[in-house]
Amino acid sequence: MHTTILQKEDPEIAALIEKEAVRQNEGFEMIPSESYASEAVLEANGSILNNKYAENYPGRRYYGGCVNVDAIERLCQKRAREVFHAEDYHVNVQPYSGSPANLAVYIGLLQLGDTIMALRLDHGGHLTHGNPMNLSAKAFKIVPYEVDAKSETLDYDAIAKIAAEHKPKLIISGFTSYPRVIDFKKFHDIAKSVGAISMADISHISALVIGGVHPSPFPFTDVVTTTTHKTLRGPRGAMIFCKQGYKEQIDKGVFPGMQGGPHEHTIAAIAVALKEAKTPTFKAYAEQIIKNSHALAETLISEGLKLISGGTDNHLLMVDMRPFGPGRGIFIEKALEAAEISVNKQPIPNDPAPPYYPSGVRIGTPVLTARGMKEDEMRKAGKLIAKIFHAFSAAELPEDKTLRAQAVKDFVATLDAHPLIAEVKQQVKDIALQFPVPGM
Ligand code: DSN
Repeated sequence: MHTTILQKEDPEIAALIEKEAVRQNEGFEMIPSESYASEAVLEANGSILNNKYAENYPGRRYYGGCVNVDAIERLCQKRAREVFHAEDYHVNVQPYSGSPANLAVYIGLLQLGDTIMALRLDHGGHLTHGNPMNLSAKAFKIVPYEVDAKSETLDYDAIAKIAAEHKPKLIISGFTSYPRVIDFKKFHDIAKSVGAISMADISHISALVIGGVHPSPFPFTDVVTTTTHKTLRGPRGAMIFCKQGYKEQIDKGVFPGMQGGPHEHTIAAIAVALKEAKTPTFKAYAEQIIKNSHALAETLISEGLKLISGGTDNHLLMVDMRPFGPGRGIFIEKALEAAEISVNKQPIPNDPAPPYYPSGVRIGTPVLTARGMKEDEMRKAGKLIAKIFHAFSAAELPEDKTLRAQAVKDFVATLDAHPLIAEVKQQVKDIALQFPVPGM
C-alpha cells in the first residue's frame, strides 16, 4: 500500500488513514456529494507538484520555475473545455473548492451590495448561494426563490416573476439537494429578460452533464461553476467556466480577489480526472447513477417512505421524515452510520425543524455506482435503509433546545447493542466487499 513510508514516519496518521480505508471499503457511502477518485487521480494529487508556488496564470506568473505547471494548467483547461463541449468558453481551474469558486464569481462580476437571486438552502440551494450565515449574504443582497409548495419542484413562472420584480445582477441555478432535472435554458432566458448574468453551479451533477444524462448549461449560460470531487471523481477542487467577455473579471475574482497561489497538484489531478471523464466507461457510470437512483427511489417508496417531489431524476433523493415527526433526520443519520451506511441529514422545503436537526435525509448513488453496483444492489440497499427508518424514526427531538444534544448522544449509545444494526451492518459488508473500491 502507498502508506508504507507514512507508516514508518507517522504511524498514528497512517493508522487513521488505514481505518478510514476500511470504513470506506466495508460500508455503503451514500452521501450524494461524494465519489471515489481513481488511483491515477490520487497519485497526481499527492505528487511533488505540491511543492510549487505559481501565483497568477500560465505565462504570467509571479514566480520563476513555472514551465511545467504552466503546461499542466493549460492542459487541464483544454481538457475541461473539451469534456463539457465548452470550446468557446474560458475556464479557470484554480479555485480551491466550490465555495471559493462561487465567491470568486461574485467578487469578480459584482459590486458589493449588488443583488443575487438564488434558491434557499432549505429548498435545495447551496450555502454560498446566499445563506444568511455565509459571506455571500453578508456582502450581497440576496433575493431567494423557493420550490413550489405542492410539487416541491421549481416553478419557473414564479422565478421569472421574482426576477422581474427585483432585477438581480446575477441569477443562480444548480443546487445541492434538488432531486429533479434543472432547465438551465429557462434560467438563462429569465436572466436575460431582466438584464442579469446567468450562473449555473453544476457541482453535484457535473458527471451527469458530461455523460449526457442531464441537460447541459452550455453553450448559453454566462458562468458555470463546478467542484471536481463530487460525481466528477477528481480531487477536491473546482473550476469556473465563463463566456470570453467575462474572462478578465473571473480570473481577477479568483486571483488576486479570492485566493493566492493555486494548488497545482490539484490542477494536475483535475486534468487526470477530466481525461478519465472522456471515456465510455465514465459515460456508462453516469448512466448507471440515474438507473441506480430510480431503483433506490422505487424501493424506498414501496417500503413506505415519502420522497421530496415524489422521486428523483438525478443522483440523489431526499426522504421526507415529516410523516414520522419533525427534526428526526439526525437519528436516522446516526442509526444508518452505526450500520455502516453514510448519508446526511438535510433540511427539506418548509422544514418545521432547525437546520442542525432537520426533517430530511439526503441519499445518493454516485459512490456505490463508482464501485460497480447496479439496480439489484440498490434494491437491497433500499430495503436495508427502509428497515432502519422504520425501526428508529420513533426517536423524538426534545422541544427544549438544551436537551437535544444529550438526546442524540443517548440514542447513539443504544445503537451498537441493537440487533437490527448488527444485522444490517453485516449485510452491508457482505455486499460492499464484492465491489472493490477504485483507488484503493
Ligand atoms: N456540502 C456539499 C454537499 O454535500 O452538497 C456541497 O458543497
